[in-house]
Amino acid sequence: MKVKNQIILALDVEEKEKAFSILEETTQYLDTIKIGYPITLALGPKIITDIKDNFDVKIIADFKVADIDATNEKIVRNTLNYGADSIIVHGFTGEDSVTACKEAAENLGKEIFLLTEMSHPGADKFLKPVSLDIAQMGVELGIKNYVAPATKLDRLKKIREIVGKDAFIISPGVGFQGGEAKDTLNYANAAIIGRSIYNSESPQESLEQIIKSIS
Ligand code: NUP
Repeated sequence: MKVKNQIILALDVEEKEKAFSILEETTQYLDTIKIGYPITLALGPKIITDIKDNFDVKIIADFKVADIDATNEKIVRNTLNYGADSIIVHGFTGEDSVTACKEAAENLGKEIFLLTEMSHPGADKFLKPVSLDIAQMGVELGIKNYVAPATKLDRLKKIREIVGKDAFIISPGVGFQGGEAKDTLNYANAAIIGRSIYNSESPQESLEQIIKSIS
């Protein structure tokens, strides 16, 4: 996988007009965006198809899939059939749930990202004690793509050590949550950035500044 300028825009806006105007301003610098529940629930899942029809971007669907295997298979297949290129799934549900996601994606020639540790402070209580085991499980299942936090560089570093140099790590938490793009990219392949770009008065200028700060 490759991400242009090592930045993934988290497009957590709820209006189509705003989403499209941000994409118009930023897609000269970006080829990968992440959409999640906010835009999908506000506008319906056809927004995925709509974005793909109008912009030359890869879409990562951040649905943090976390159900039993049979249900996970349905969630992943339907999401990817709307046109998403990959989907983020939780690892704490265990091997059978994650394998169902991986196989559903592979059947469509697409990929999953395994979420290991999360970026927010609350994740320290329940997820941190198991997140390295989740990363290890991902390696054993042959998963190539991971999500790990930009706000906890010591953890991001450990997760990189576990998944190896050839794995692809994308990392949320840069900007609003306190992480720094440049530091994050010492361990991650791409930084996921939302509010610092889409809430800015000029999403394009904010993105340009971030790109300058990492080059
Ligand atoms: O651990 C995670 N932290 C996180 O912020 C896993 C995520 N998927 N995210 C998502 O990344 C979050 O839901 C949002 O879409 C994005 C970060 O956005 P922002 O903090 O840059 O606005």
